[in-house]
Amino acid sequence: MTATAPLAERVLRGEQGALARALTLVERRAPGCDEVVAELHRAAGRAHVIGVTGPPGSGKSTLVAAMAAEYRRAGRTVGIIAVDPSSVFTGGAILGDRIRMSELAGDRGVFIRSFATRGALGGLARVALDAVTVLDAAGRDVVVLETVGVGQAEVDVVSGAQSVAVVSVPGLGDGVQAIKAGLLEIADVHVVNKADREGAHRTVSELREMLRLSRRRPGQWNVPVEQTVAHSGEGVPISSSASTST
Ligand SMILES: Nc1nc2c(ncn2[C@@H]2O[C@H](COP(=O)(O)OP(=O)(O)OP(=O)(O)O)[C@@H](O)[C@H]2O)c(=O)[nH]1
Ligand SMILES: [Mg+2]
Repeated sequence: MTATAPLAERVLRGEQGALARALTLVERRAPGCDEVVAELHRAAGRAHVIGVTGPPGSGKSTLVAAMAAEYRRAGRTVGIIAVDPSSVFTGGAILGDRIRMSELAGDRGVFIRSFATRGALGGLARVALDAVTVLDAAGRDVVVLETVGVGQAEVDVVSGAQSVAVVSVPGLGDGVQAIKAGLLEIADVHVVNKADREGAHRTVSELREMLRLSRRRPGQWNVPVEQTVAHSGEGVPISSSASTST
């Protein structure tokens, strides 16, 4: 069909250009956005949505890139939404660059979009969740949502995901205090990344202890604590660190 077909229709057919346009529409909350999202919403609901959050610089983007590579190996298509992409402060690299430098370069099975915070986190949750709907409707098997876990708004963004991985690192301040209480509660899996660094075992035991003391949601599974070295992919295979709670 032609490029004049309605945008939602073209997204549903999996056209990459339409997907990019729809995400821009969502980001700018441009006129027509709500209609397109509503139409796509009806077709959405098949993707597995995974939230990845944690302190700045903990290796979330590196981990997400490694997860994407794992899903691609398993033949699944991936959509990635990174909220508040890396800043100069954390030394983190932009997720898109990471993917472009990896084995996923040029792979149309991975679609990435980063959204900047621009100080408007309330609106950002809406943008992020609508973006998940767009990628889901476009037929992505897995949609990963990366946010920096520093405040309630970010927690809200990922808590809409079906599975939430909370990333921490060894030696972050005093024990695992950098993991906010709210993050402890929404985690379906805890990932201690940078496990190549000293103190990983200690962080794992501290997290386990905190989880033991915290009140579990009814029916919630025993939240696992995994160790990963994101840049080498160690510990990342889907059977462990990205297992689902459904
Ligand atoms: N030693 C070690 N370094 C890692 C590991 N994973 C990531 N890094 C490094 O940690 C730095 C931050 O990684 P990012 O993936 O950008 O972290 P991030 O959490 O996405 O950062 P922000 O989005 O800025 O919060 C980079 O220099 C990575 O190369 C790991 O497992 N071990
Ligand atoms: Mg990042």
